[in-house]
Amino acid sequence: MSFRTTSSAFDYVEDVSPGSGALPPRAWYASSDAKALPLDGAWRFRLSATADAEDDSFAEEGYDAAGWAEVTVPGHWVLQGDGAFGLPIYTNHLYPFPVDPPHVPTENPTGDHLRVFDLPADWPADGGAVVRFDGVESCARVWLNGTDIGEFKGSRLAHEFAVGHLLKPKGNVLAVRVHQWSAGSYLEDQDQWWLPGIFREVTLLHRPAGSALDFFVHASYDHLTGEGTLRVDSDVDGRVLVPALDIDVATGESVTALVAPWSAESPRLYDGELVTEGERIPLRIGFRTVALEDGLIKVNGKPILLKGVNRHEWHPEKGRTLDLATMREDVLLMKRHNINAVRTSHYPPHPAFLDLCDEYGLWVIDECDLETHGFTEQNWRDNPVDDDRWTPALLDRAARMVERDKNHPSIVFWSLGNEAGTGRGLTAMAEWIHGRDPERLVHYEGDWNCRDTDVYSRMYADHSEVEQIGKELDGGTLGRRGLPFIQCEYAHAMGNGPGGLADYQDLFEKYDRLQGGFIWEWIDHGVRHPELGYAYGGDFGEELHDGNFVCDGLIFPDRTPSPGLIEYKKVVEPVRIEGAEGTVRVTNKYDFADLSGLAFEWSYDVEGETVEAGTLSVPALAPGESADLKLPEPPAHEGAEAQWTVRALLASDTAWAPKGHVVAWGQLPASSVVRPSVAPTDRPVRGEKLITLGPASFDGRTGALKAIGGVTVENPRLDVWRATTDNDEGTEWATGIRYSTLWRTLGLHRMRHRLDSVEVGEDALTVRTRVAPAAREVGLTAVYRWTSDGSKLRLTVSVGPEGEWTQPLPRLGIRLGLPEADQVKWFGGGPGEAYPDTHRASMVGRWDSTVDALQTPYLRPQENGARADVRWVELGGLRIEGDPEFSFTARRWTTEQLDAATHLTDLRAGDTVWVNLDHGHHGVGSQSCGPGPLPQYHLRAEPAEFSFVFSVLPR
Ligand code: IPT
Repeated sequence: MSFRTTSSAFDYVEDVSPGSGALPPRAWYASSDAKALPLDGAWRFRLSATADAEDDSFAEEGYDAAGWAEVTVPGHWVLQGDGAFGLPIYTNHLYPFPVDPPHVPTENPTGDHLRVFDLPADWPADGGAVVRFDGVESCARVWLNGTDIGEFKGSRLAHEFAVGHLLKPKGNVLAVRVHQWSAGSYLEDQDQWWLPGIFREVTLLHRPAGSALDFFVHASYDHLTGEGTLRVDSDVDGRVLVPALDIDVATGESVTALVAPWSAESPRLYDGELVTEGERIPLRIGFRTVALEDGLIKVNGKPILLKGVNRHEWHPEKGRTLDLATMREDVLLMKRHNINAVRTSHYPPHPAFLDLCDEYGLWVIDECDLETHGFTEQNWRDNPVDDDRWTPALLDRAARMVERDKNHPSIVFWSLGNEAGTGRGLTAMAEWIHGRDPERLVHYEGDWNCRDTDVYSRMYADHSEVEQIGKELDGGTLGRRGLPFIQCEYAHAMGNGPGGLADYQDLFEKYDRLQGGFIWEWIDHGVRHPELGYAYGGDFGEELHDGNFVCDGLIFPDRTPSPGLIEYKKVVEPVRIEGAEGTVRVTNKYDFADLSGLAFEWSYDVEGETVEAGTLSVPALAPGESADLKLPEPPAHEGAEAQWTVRALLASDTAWAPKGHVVAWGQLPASSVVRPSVAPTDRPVRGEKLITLGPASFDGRTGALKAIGGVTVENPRLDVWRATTDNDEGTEWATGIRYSTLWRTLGLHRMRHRLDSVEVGEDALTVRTRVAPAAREVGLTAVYRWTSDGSKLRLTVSVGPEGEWTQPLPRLGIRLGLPEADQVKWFGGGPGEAYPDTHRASMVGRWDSTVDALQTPYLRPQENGARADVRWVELGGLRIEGDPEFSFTARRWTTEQLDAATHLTDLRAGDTVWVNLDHGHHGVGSQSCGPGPLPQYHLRAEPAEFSFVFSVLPR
């Protein structure tokens, strides 16, 4: 039964069909000679609250739109107009409207867009023309010069309309009505902001008589003979020219030549041209063969290991409207961080991005614009992918992706979509794709039985399950058992983390069946906001939202790398450098390249400072090969700690980084760590109000440290709390534990300190305390033992758990306050942060920073910025040495303030710099959407003892 009164002129909005009037999909390219007129820039814009609020008279020639607002095309209207055009909405998988397919709410923001244009003077009079829309969210109806030319859905796909017969030299009126919600929205439930608008380019393309329609470049490589075979199928006959290979052949005919193959490591492209009677089209041909062979994904005869990321298109001001420079920045950042693969989660990207992947070399999983995740809330009932009425829309989306993108050598997999459950529609898509392009493989994660796919793909499987799969002990359908495995998403990069990357990589490298994975995800989708810095879900008053779950990238919204990216770069480096006692072992971990593109350097570092350096000659090892190389005789040095650091650098400029760019590194200890020692020769002296010991004075009643020399110190005392990270917070749907809830329930964020005794002894001041939360029997005894040799002050903290501790501690160390601190210098791990399971990129050295620069700006404030394996740190007039090495953080706010903040703009510098000196940290894990820290990274409540030595720096 239906009571809908919407007039039939708007039925297309809720129609499950892909639309009408558009031309068949075809390859996307920029012609060398056919004219094109970009229609980007300012468009007239009128926003209505419902789809049917206005009739179509605005599309008529002569309509006066002078009173309308303006928006920039390409762009999302909710990111323009300072809120006057509505606001973004963020939900992860919940539909922000009732699930009643294919219906959408009556409140359906609808943007009428108008653009008047003249043809350029040199626009040819003959031939036809098409208008191409590269991306419109979510449904559009189009008129040219008053004629209705069609309507379409499929937001991140190209749609073309034939318009030659409608064009006139001057005063063409292009009218586009865009509805935020449509039946298509049910197919676009990706975890991202809902952002309506004409967000990719609109272009008028001249189509000369005899121009190409569609063409398909088939360029394979035979690794046994070294020959490439090229055949370009074209709807319009013509010739194919590849000067470098002396190729001049008719379309449809195969030709073979000796070639250099294309791979992500050596992305050799041959410039060519498709010449039809009416048009010349540049081709960039990469010869490579993708195959599923012996249960492995092979390219050019070799199994590949994917070191990937999931990339959403994101810009903090422009949303999913990305310019070429931003796309290039993404690709360059990926290449510079040893990433070799990208999954275009969860829709085909702007085609220019794929050009860049071809050019710079990245393996691509191109994913269809399809996700119906919200149906999980009703057990997938009514899921469009299992309902034949929707199949034409699904096939249309598959075809629009494959046809548009089929000429990119970088694409090795077509992906049916993301999180759409299972169903016949997916099978239909896979069958169509396999038929149309048997030269690539098909991916889809949502069906663990792998009915339609050429790979067993999962997301967020924990380490032990991945290992089972690697050992082929995971069972599954017969079809699945023969397939290689990838994690299309893993290591959720939300906030501080992801932890456990190196442990995953070890597995990927150990088992052939495991062919790598793709980190979730590339970039935080924070929206630049005048008061909040970056906004996330809920900041625009959404009635339903998923908070900062949209900020889970390896780079911040402004594209600065977060520590997770630095860690990933180290973990997936293509050269392993390891060793001991003056012998370094270098292993080539590329799939194709030898090491001739790299130069190697060593340095001998004493207390983090290089005292000697030189080059290391490393043979051009083939993939998989290792060499053991002798380092020179170490220079003489006394007493101080020393390391070898060996770096692999680019030997010459590449397209993506200059000569000298560090690709990989390793460190070998050359001595043991030197621990500080202080002879307890000084006596504590009890005065009237104070106790003094060496350079320090203490409160006579509480034994609390008050000052060291001239430096006032806010009493150091035991601290176990950290501002919970996104991973500590976990999520309902994550597999891990919610540490935040466990810890807060126990009361670890509100520990109280009971003073038991202050003992002035022969050679030490001893303060005994018990630290415990209200309402609980568990507690920690903390004994502070102070000694001095008259100039240095040593604190030894002994911690003993009491009661039954079942939970790990967030951290274990001391916290103190300094009245002022700005410059920070240390010898230890750096330059960036490190936690027990995000530790590989931490290099032992001499580092400096400022207190402010130590902070990692996670969009939702949380524990961050710890420097690990620190031997000593100098700040605020003090030098602090550790026994053993320690971690430190220093901030202008307290942990409690950090914990309470929701945005960086909540953090205000106070008068004290709060310093945590930590003996241990609980691992970071990835349980914001995945496993928690592995057991070896747990910080158990166990007896512990650690010391710090304080001395006053000369002024
Ligand atoms: C998975 C989604 O595929 C991805 O889009 C994103 O939402 C990610 O999670 C979390 O950030 S789906 C999840 C149920 C594993």
